[in-house]
Amino acid sequence: MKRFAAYDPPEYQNWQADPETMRDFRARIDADPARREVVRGIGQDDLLAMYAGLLRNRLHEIALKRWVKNGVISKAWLGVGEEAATIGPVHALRRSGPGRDVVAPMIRNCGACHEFGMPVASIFRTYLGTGDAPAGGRDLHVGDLEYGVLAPISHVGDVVPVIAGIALSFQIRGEDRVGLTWIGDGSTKTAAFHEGINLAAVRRLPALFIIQNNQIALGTRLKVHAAGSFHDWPAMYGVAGAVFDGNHVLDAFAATRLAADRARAGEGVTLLIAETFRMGGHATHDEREARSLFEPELFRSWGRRDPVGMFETWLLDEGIDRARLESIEAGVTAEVDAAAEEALKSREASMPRGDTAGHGAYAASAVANPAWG
Ligand SMILES: Cc1ncc(C[n+]2csc(CCOP(=O)(O)OP(=O)(O)O)c2C)c(N)n1
Ligand SMILES: [Mg+2]
Repeated sequence: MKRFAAYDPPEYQNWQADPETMRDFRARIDADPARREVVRGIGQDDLLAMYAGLLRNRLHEIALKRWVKNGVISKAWLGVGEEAATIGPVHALRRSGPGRDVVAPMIRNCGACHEFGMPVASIFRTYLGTGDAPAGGRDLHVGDLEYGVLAPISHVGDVVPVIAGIALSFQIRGEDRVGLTWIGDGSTKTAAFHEGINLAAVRRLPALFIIQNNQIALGTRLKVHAAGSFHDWPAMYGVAGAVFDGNHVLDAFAATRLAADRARAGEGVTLLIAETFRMGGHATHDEREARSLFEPELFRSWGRRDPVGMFETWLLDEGIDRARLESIEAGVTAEVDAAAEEALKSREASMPRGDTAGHGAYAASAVANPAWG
């Protein structure tokens, strides 16, 4: 894929596949027989859709970075380097139709929005606060329940009991659906996470939780906020567990598909642990500081593991035509560019009126002005 000197992390700018890293990538597929079967069963169209999804994730975030640089928005929360931990799992779910699953992405998982069918323009409109954004310009967290995507709740961890509740409703109605959310390594320290996963565990709800261990929470490194290993947590909660490589879209897909199959079969929760690394800042404002928190060698070693570059190399090794991948990339690039243009037009034409600020808000607005209802 095309690299961007102004926006990519330094390790990605002249990215070349590293033979040893690619050997590990292949070995990972073969390491677990059940996952290998799942990966072998993915058709070519689905593989290429996942490639497009990774690109859409990377490129819509680069577009947001460009807006930050040009002063269109003040900051953006990105998932660079962690895209496979989003795109693999969502492609393993049912993403359309009335029986679609429900996902609750956190800030690093915005790729779930477009892969569940939300137009990329909706993501941009949300950032611009336009009246035609899904939240009507009232919240910059991206999601749209019309598409089965619950927007992030600002209080990290709180979405875990919400997904447990959604899964409970699927169970009560006898629906064959699952709910999935991601929890950052830092956010696992909240009471809400504990309460939510415990309820889901004990009721054997069709809920999947992915601890996205990117080794850091804001500016606090994992070793400062966590003792022990997340790998022990599934047993602690009495649920099934699996660890996957968060930079390996196929491993992420396979682990999630197996977990979703178990949930649909009534076997309850799986707690998945994605091992990955945050290549950027918490958001665009602290990228330089974020680089100072770890040794440069750590960035170099994770930099060799670019989830998009590794998957692209694997597809080429599997015999997919380079021209085919380039045409997918051209298509996604055009889609993202057009979406950005469209959203900028909304900023001209569809900003929310000030007197609607209280609409959709609860008690506080009704008390402040009963006329708002
Ligand atoms: C309950 C709560 N505490 C603190 C914050 C402020 N905050 C926002 S993101 C974040 C760090 C989250 O780290 P992690 O869960 O590892 O997710 P990551 O950002 O690494 O994806 C913090 C402390 C918050 N939003 N909610
Ligand atoms: Mg984290």
